[in-house]
Amino acid sequence: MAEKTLAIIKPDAIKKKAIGKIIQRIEDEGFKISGLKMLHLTKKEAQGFYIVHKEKHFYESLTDFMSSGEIIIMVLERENAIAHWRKVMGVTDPAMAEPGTLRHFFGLSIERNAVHGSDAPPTAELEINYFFNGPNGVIGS
Ligand code: 3AN
Repeated sequence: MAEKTLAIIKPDAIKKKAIGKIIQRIEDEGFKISGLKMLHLTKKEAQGFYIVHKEKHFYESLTDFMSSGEIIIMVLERENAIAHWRKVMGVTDPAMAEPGTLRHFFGLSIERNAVHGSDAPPTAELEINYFFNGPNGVIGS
């Protein structure tokens, strides 16, 4: 059965003009893109999205970065979507990411790492709702 995950192309990858290559890879990996929008988050919206990291030392800087330019937000569907998308992205730090992964190709640093993906089914649901559905999912809709 198809599973859903939330993917984001971050401001660094957009500045590098990597949107086309990343979306091509998503389609080549067998995902169906069932939602897509470009947004420029406010600082508050970025803080809301990364609320689980609010105690971390990188929270301020990460939310500044994520609100510094446009991002592309997508709902991706396929079997095992969450794990598969994380495999295609590579690990958080691009310097450690395996060759062939998106973060290896496009990531600049552990913070500016080109793409985001949900890490588990409850997070995927929460993140998709944050951007796409219902009374709390009104950002940019
Ligand atoms: P992932 O995106 O691989 O699931 P998380 O959830 O641990 O990684 O971190 C969320 C985001 O926070 C990362 N994508 C990255 O942009 C940023 N981040 C994580 N660890 C650090 C760090 N040590 N320094 C700066 N930014 C970080």
